[in-house]
Amino acid sequence: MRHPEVPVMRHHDLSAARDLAEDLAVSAGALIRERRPKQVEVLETKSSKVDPVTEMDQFIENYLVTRIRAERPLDGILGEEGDDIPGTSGLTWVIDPIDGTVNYLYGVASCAVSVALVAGPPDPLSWQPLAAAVHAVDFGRTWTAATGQGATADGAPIRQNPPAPLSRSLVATGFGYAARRREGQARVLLELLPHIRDIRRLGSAAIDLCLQAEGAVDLYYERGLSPWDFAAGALIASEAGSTVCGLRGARPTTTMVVAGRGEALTELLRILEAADADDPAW
Ligand code: LIP
Repeated sequence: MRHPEVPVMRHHDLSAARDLAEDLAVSAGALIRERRPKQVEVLETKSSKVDPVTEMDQFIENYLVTRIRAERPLDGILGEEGDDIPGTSGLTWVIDPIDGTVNYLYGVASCAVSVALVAGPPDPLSWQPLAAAVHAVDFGRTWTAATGQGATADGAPIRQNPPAPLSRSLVATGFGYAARRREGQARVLLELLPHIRDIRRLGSAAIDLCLQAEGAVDLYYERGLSPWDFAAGALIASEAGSTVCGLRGARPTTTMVVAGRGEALTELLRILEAADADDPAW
């Protein structure tokens, strides 16, 4: 159902938005590489003592906001580090300056800049993703997508192989910052692990979703993401041909994001639902 105030974007405009998202993500990634200090310090913590913010998170968000406001002054902006700027165009840029901040803090090579453009309110329950770009900072890879125009990896269209059965599927996931949430996620993992090839916990939802899009992992699921963690990666995965959803027929939201294809996805959803992986008690 199209949101009443949502503008309809033409093919050309979607391509231009995708190009801008890519330029923003790649140029921000270059700044992170160029300006990374010898010793990264925690500036403050957010949802828990292990949910850090660094100066680079804030610097990159400021960079992205400044550029978007200059180039797309009528659009809104929602950023992880606190920017929540309404627009008048009906479009909102949803940005994660560093997805995988803990990896950035420790020097683990798996963090990304994630930039998405959505139509309608920037709420995963109702937004309409339009364009996306994810740039992996350390290995310099870039994924993009625009609605109805497919997805690319390093500029080439993503072509997916036939899906593997669940027992031979490599599954990526992540865990929250609160102990009680992690306890519940560990119980779900116990139910799942005997049924799959193996698990990967790479620490960046944006990268996880792009790797699922290109078949570098077969399936991905995660509970409790923030909108900016998955806004871009979910569009890239769906435009590559994956199904991106929640549990019990829901849309992908902060409650649960699942990405995959074929019988393996059906089986994964069955196991997650049976394990109450969306239990509101944790
Ligand atoms: C991260 C996600 C990751 C999740 C982490 C964290 P951040 O985002 O990308 O998938 O498992 O707990 O939420 O906080 O680094 O932007």
